[in-house]
Parts: sequence; structure tokens; C-alpha cells
Amino acid sequence: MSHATLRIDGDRLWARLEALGEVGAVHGAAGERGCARLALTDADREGRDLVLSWMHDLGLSVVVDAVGNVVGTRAGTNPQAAAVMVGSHIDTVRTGGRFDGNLGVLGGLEVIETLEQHGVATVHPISVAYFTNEEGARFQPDMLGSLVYVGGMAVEAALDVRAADDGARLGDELARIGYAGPTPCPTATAPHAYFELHIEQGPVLEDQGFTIGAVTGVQGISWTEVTVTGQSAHAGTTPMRLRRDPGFVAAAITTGVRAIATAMAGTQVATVGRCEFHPNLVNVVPATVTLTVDLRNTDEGLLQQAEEVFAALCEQLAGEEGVTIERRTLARFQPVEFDESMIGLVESTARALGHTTMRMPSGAGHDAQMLARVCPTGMIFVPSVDGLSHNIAEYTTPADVVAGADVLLQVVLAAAGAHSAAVH
Ligand code: HGY
Ligand code: MN
Ligand code: MN
Repeated sequence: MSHATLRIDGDRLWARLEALGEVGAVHGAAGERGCARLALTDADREGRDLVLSWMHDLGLSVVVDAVGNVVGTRAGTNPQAAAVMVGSHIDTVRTGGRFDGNLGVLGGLEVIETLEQHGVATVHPISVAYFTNEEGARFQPDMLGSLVYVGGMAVEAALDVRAADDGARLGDELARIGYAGPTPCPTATAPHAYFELHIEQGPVLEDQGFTIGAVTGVQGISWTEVTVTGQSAHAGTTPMRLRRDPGFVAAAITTGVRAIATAMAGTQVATVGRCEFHPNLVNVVPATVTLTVDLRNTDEGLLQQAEEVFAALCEQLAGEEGVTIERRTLARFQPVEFDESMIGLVESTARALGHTTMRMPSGAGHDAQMLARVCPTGMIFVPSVDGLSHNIAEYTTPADVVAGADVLLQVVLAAAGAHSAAVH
């Protein structure tokens, strides 16, 4: 049969999305169904075990590496050829959805099951991977697993990372959940190509009425932890002129980074997502406040400019309020551009399947931005309803899930070289 007419089984893929979505399920008052599977928690282990069982069911040869990345591989007819890899992540933020990351991993399993079902062999092996701690919500930086996988971070440094919330050591948590694997990092062999199917996580495709995003690259990311130290004091007795109030400074930083993004306009975004007061009591001027600042831009020069303005704001506030401000970099990745050949392949494949498509950068970080360091890399976006993600209301329609997975199937076949005889 012509492989151009090969299609995935949408019901089978949707059933897996639903099953994985039940692991760490979070239900909202308005019927939202999300997920809470922070990296290396028990819920993450349960999700990992479930996907691992599906890899084994498909007869894949599975390896687990030293930072818990899991890669399942279907043999190709040329055992010397490097694998075409499909991947993403299955860890989520605390208020995550059922599609972010999951769709890319389960879409990869669906591609392999479709090839098995129809007896289609490929020259290159095909691998499906889930990478550790893509979200960076519990351990920073984000995309930690794929960063180590491509040699961008030493394993030892990764294993010593401490969780922001409870100080747990990444290596200890990895061992605790049974995913401290024997395979060394970085990977000994770079993939022949890497594809990631992912929800857009923003409003563009939906607003503009397109089904498939041919992703051109990923914007730069700058994460900073800011610790403001002032003077704890009585909320009632301390005159305003004598205060050194880190709570006031934290609020000024929050409004200040919003002002930076507004002034720069364009693609600049800025977020204060975490803010912790100590001692966090109604009648105590805080001693310290720890907050995070997330700055992003598609342009490296502009991102550096935003960082410089932010640093100057901190200096100014420290002087005015008489507090100390320490800044610690949690993550810093430059913008990444994907190969034109990969963008074009996604675009032409989507059109050949009859889907509308547009080129667009990714506002979110992805494992693809790490794999792009070592091999030709492409990303396929499908729409997010109401542009929502990192929100339990995250949703993508079954039709768009199928459209994205069918594009994934065809780009993998194009890259892996397809035969008609199955391998057994
Ligand atoms: O933060 C991000 O963009 C990704 O979800 N880790
Ligand atoms: Mn993601
Ligand atoms: Mn995410």
C-alpha cells in the first residue's frame, strides 16, 4: 500500500491520552480534567511506568539513562543507521493538562503501532523518548533531561540539582522512583532526525484558523530566582520611613517586569510565577521574599536588553528601600532556529494531508530545542482551545490530535525511509 495513505488510529491514540491523563488526574469545578505529575514524584513514576509498559507491549528495546530519560526503539532494516527519534515529556506542571508533552510521546507510540499494524518496515530504526523534567517546575533548569542527553549539562550537576519547593536532590528522587538508569549520558549516538508533536499552548493557530503549526524555532528563555532581604519588623509599630520592606520590593519587581515587557512590546514576555514571603504573617513586615522572573524573547539581543533593564531595576530598588537583592540564574537558553529543510517537510506534509498550516515560533520551551543541537529537528504544533496551557482546562480536539499525529507519521516515514516488508 502507498504509505502516503497510511493513517494513525485516532481512537487508540485518544484512549492512551485518556489513560495517561488519569495518572495524577486533577478535576476542576467546571469539569476541567488536568494532570499533576511534577517531575520525579510518585505520580511521575506512575506515568513513566504506564508508558514504559506500552513500549514493552510494542516490543521496543528500551533503555533508561543516568538522568531517567527513557528511549524505546523499533529496529530498522539497517541496524547501522541512526534512529529517527520522536519525543517529548510526560512530567507536568502542578496545574497541568493532558496534552502538554503527553501528545508528543503517545503520538510517537501511535506512529510505531501503525507501522507494526500495517507491516511497514523502515531503513532507520525509530525511537520514542520521554525526557526527564522538561517542565522545570520542580527542578531547574527546564528541559533538564534532554539538555543532559545532548551533552549540554553534566550528569553530576544534574543529579545535584535541588527542588525549589522541598530541597529534594534530583539524583535521590530519581533513585527513589526507580529511574536512575544504567545508560550513560550524553547519548553515544545522535538521532538521524528528531520530531516533536506538541500543542501550541497559545492562541495563534486557533485565532488565525490554522490546523498545523510548522514551528520555525523556540524563543530564548531567562529564568532568575530573586531573593530580597530586608528587616523583619512589627507591622503596627514601625513607621513607614524606617521600613526596609522586601514585600514592597517584590511587588515593585512584579510590576516592573510587566513594564519592561510593555515598553519593549514585540515578542517580549515577562512573568513572576512564584513568590514566597517569610515569615508570611499578617502582622510582620517580611524578613525575606523569594520570587522568580521568567523573561523570554525570540531575539537574543532584545532578551539581553530586557535582562539588563531588569538588573538595573533591582539595583535601583535595593538602594531606595535599603534591602539586598540576590539574583540566581535558574535557566538561560538562547533562541533556537530549526533547519529550513525540517520546517519545509512539516509544512509540505501537512498540506499534502489537506491541512491548513502556518509557520510560527514556539513561545514555550521544548526538548526539541535541545535535540536541535545534535540533529535536524522539526516540531509540529496543533491548536490549543482558547490558547490555554499550564492550566487544567488545557484541551485540543480529537480531530486536531489526529491531524498532528498523521503529519508526525508521514514526516517520520519520510526521514526513516519506508519499505513494505515488516521487520520481525
Ligand atoms: O517553560 C516552558 O516553556 C516549558 O513548559 N518548560
Ligand atoms: Mn511541553
Ligand atoms: Mn509545559
